[in-house]
Amino acid sequence: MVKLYGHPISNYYNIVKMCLLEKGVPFEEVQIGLEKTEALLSKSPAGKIPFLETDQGILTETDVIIEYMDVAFDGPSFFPADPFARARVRELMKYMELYVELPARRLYGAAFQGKTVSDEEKEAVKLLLEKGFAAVKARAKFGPYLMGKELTYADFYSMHSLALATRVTKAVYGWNSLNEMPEYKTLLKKLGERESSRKVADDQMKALSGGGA
Ligand SMILES: N[C@@H](CCC(=O)N[C@@H](CS)C(=O)NCC(=O)O)C(=O)O
Repeated sequence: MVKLYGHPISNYYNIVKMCLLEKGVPFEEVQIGLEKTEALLSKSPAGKIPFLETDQGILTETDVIIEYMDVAFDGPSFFPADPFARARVRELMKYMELYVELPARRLYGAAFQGKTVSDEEKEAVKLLLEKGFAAVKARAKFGPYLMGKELTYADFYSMHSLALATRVTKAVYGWNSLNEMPEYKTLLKKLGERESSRKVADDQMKALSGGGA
């Protein structure tokens, strides 16, 4: 059985966990922290979580793990069969990763831990986030799912990138970045009702309150 290493408070860990649950892949969770120990670096050279231990070795990077587990295991695929439509899903995941989650990450300390951040940094991140949300909006279809009629990995990805970044914009700027994408608010509610979402959210809540996953 594959082992998913990471921590239930990590958004990237939770993306992979949700995808594994949705596909119905049996997996074991192994909780590890972010301290850059030899043990961590020997498994995840960039020192990041999550990573997936398989019979053939360890895979890192959330999108890579998703691509792998989608084809390596039985169960439904949440990538469209059509190559162009599939690439569009990957494109949106990339937008959410690079242009929304990564800039928002610079403000997690300010948004969630009361850390101070300079006005320059806030302004710089805001410009990036405005562009990032606009790029997502330009591609999203909301039909009702992000990429159309079919539920895709982009939807699972969005819950722990787009939605999380919106918590940041609300906390730091008092800006609800979803106001420009009201359809996503409806979609987010729908996604949050899925069994996989509830399991991930429950485990995250337990971890945040010190109870472990
Ligand atoms: N590009 C990585 C990002 C993963 C990532 O940033 N994980 C965070 C936890 S949510 C982490 O490991 N942070 C530790 C660090 O950056 O040193 C992925 O797609 O999996």
